[in-house]
Amino acid sequence: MGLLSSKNPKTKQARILLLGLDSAGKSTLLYKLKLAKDIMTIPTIGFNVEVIELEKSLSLTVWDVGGQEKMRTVWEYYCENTDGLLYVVDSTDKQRLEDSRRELKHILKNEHIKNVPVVLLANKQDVPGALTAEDITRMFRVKKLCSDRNWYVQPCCAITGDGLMEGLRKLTGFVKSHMKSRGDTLAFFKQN
Ligand SMILES: Nc1nc2c(ncn2[C@@H]2O[C@H](COP(=O)(O)OP(=O)(O)O)[C@@H](O)[C@H]2O)c(=O)[nH]1
Ligand SMILES: [Mg+2]
Repeated sequence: MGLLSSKNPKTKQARILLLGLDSAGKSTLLYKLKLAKDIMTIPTIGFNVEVIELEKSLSLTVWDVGGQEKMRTVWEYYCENTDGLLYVVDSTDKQRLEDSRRELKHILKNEHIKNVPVVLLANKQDVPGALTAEDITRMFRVKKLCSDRNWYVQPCCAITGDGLMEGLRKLTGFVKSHMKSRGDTLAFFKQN
């Protein structure tokens, strides 16, 4: 994993899974983040993985696994060691909203991402008539779905980049406290 390491030895690495149905806007979003001037990204093993440093103390390795039906079956193999989940929803695709919810529900059951924080990105907010973040929160029944973890629903537009930083910052905050509490638990078990 040397390639993925930040230059700063004190920087913690967080592994972020970027999921969502095909066409939700994952690749657009990752590419937009890569081009953003105010954050540093380190090109890595391919287009689908980016290392993003929003702050010195934590770098996010974001894995865009792909959302086509055949890829969804492999989502769970990527869950191990995941510190945060970014789940992209096409807020204009009302027909597949239930599909998207079902896939999220399924992945959240994975043992490896128990308690792992989730930021849902309600993407394509530039399109008139798009569902709002509140609509998606309600329709996904997120409160229930994510009752065992920190969660947030962020409206965004991957094309303009609006809302992306807010979403990432929210996730970074969650991830830090998750890593800390997990670290505390490990320390507890070592001591006892
Ligand atoms: N209007 C609009 N289109 C978007 C947005 N994000 C992505 N798209 C479009 O949605 C399509 C699928 O995007 P892509 O990033 O390939 O989706 P992926 O399959 O999740 O990686 C492309 O045509 C994008 O240009 C957005 O915020 N607004
Ligand atoms: Mg893609």
